[in-house]
Amino acid sequence: MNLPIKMTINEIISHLLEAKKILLLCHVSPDGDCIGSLVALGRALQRLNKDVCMASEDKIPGSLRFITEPGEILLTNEITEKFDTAVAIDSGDMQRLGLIGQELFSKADFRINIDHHSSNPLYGDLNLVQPQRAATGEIILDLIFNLGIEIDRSLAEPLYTAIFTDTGGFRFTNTTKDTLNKAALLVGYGASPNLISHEIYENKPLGYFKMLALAFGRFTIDEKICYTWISFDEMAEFGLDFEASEELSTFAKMLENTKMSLVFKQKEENLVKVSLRSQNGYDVAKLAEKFGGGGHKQAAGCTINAPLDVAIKEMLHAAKEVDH
Ligand SMILES: [Mn+2]
Repeated sequence: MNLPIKMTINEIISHLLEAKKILLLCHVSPDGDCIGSLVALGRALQRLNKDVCMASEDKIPGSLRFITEPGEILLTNEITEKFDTAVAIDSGDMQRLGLIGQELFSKADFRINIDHHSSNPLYGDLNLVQPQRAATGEIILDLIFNLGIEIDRSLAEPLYTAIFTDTGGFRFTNTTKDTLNKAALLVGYGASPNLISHEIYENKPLGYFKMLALAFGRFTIDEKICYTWISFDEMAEFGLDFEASEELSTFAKMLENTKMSLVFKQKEENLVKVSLRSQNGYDVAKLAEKFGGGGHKQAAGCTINAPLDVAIKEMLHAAKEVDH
C-alpha cells in the first residue's frame, strides 16, 4: 500500500495500539541502526503494555551490547510463538531478515516494513520507507513521538546510536540538518555522545588491531578500486567474531585516488560477504544488486557463495565493468 507518510505513520500507530503480540525483527549481520531502532521501538511499545518480542537472526555484535539488556533480544531460532503483528526494521528486502526471520515475518497476520533503503520493494502490508532519512532510527524517533511516549535515556541512547552509526559518526553525505537536529534532541534526552562514540569506535581488543594490520597490509588498488580481504580462519586466530571485521570498510574508503572500496569477509568456507563503498558518486548499490545484495548508493553489501579467491575475482571483474 502506498499512502502519504503522515497517513502511513497514523495507520501504523493505530495498528500497533491495537496489536496484542508484536514481533520486531532486524536484518542479518545486525548493525547499530537496526539494533538501536529495534530496541527503542520495542521498549516504547512495552511501555504501552504490549507483549513485544525483539529478535535477530544473528547474534548482536559486542560493540552494540551496551544498548541492550542481557536477554532483551532473542535469536529468531529461539522463537516458537505466533504473532498477530510483525515489524521488519531497517531491512531493504525480506531476505535481509534471514531465513527464519523471513518465515516468522510471513506467518504474522499483519506485517509492517519500516526502512530507509531506496531499493525497498515495499514488502509489508504497511510500508514506512523514507530513503531521505540517514537512519531508520530517525523514522523510529518520529513514530515514538507520534505514539506520545516520553523519551528518556533508555530510548535516546539506542536511537542516537542508530543515527551515529549509519552516518559513520555524522560524516557521510546522508548527514542532514534534520539528522543533526534529531541527534541534538536525543542528547537532550540523555544520550551521551562521548560514551556512545567510545563504545562504538574504541574499546577494542588487541586482536582487532592485529586483524586490521593484516587486512591493511593487503590493500590493493586496481583501476581505482581499493580492495582487501580477511578469512574466517584469521578472524578465529585473532579471537574475533565475524562482526568485528565490519569496520574494515570504513578504513578502506579513506584511501586517496580511489573510486570504490571492496572488503571481502569470508564467513564460511564458501560464503563471502562483500562490503562496497563508493567515494565519488558511483552507485555501489547497483553493483551489489548484481550479486543479489543491495543497500545505498554510497554503501552497499552482498553475499557471494564461493571460495574467497573466486569471490574476489568475480566481484572485481563486475566492479571494473560498472557503468559510470
Ligand atoms: Mn540503516
